[in-house]
Amino acid sequence: MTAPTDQPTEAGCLFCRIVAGEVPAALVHETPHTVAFRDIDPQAPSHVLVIPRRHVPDVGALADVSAEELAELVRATAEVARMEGLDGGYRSVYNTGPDAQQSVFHAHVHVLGGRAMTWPPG
Ligand code: DGP
Repeated sequence: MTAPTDQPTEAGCLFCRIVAGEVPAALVHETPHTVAFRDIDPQAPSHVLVIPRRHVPDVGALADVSAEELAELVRATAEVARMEGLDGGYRSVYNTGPDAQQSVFHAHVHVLGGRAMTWPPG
């Protein structure tokens, strides 16, 4: 898997390295601007991360640079949920910043499903 040459990357970014194929991941879905792969530490029977190929630190930054790519990310999220058979529903989570326990500063959507969720989240 190779990122289009016009996609900004950041040296040392784990998710940029997954997009570039330098770090292995269990790929689930790809579009011109997004890649989806299974989370290494799943928190539900189905737990997929959907990320933009472009390096931005969070989804707010993605919206600032490209609403089109943000929309593609959301569409890819819905497509992943469909492919995973999450007909009963799923949760999309954008952890943003340290208080939300964001640990990888390359924008990503957690798509979680396959079990009943609780609210409020912890
Ligand atoms: P967050 O805490 O929202 O920044 O989520 C980052 C997620 O990334 C976390 O659920 C674990 C996952 N993760 C971290 N390193 C790797 C990796 O090398 N491969 C995969 N597939 N997932 C990873």
